[in-house]
Amino acid sequence: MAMLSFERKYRVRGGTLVGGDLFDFWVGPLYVGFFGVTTLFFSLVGTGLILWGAAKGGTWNLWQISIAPPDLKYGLKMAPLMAGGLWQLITICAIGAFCSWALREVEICRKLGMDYHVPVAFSMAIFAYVTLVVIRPVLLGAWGHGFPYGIYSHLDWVSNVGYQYLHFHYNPAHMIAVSFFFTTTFALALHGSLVLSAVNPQEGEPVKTPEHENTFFRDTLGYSIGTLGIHRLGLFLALSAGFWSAVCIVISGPFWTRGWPEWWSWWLDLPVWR
Ligand code: UQ1
Repeated sequence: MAMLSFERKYRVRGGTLVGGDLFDFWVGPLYVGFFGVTTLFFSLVGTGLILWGAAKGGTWNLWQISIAPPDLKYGLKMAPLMAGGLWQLITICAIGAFCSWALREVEICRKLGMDYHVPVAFSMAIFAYVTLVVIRPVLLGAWGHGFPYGIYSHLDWVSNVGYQYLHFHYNPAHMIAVSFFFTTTFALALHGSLVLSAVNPQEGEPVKTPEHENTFFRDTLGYSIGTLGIHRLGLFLALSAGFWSAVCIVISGPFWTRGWPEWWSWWLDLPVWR
């Protein structure tokens, strides 16, 4: 395998943040490192706690299994295990596993002499999750504001919290987030289709170059952002989608408690209409 021989060439010692040489080895194709060990630890403990919670939850219907956060009355204290304490421990394990994974990515970047775009991108996803289960609950004063860990139950939570603000589509940060999500899929569709069209020529024809790709968009739109540029744009669009998602939920409650349609009163109250 060509890729494996490449990997062997770049299986270099060092670049670790923690643990020095102690965990600086591979298992099969996978780099371990200190953070590989902590990822495995938090994942196994967290999964074990989820299975324990599921076993105590009264159903093995995959759609209905749910592990709820504590009641609001517990505030920001630890709750009894079977009354939200499991949710709290699972949340700690999840954040531990996600952050370990990001730091393992950082170590691999350092080994390969690459920049940190991948762990930075992944960190935006972690930030969005932490906003939901830590930052917003802390701002509201109770872990009970976190979302339940279940397939249907978390969808119900999203629906209920949405209706609590009457019509979430009037949340301006939600509007920005949705626009970034749509623009991300649009950009990836343009990029994916453009690249495939260039590298899948008719039988007997040579594979086309980035010059062809540039020319296609210059002919179509009068502008090509370029092969590096489209990936910068894609990263910006995707990170922005995650960022504004976090903003739209963290402002709901801590900074705006009424229905989101009402927020737009400032527009109706502009002096120009009066
Ligand atoms: C583009 O200009 C470009 O550069 C050649 C790509 O790289 C392969 C692309 O994938 C896309 C989609 C574009 C067009 C994008 C804009 C913003 C004009």
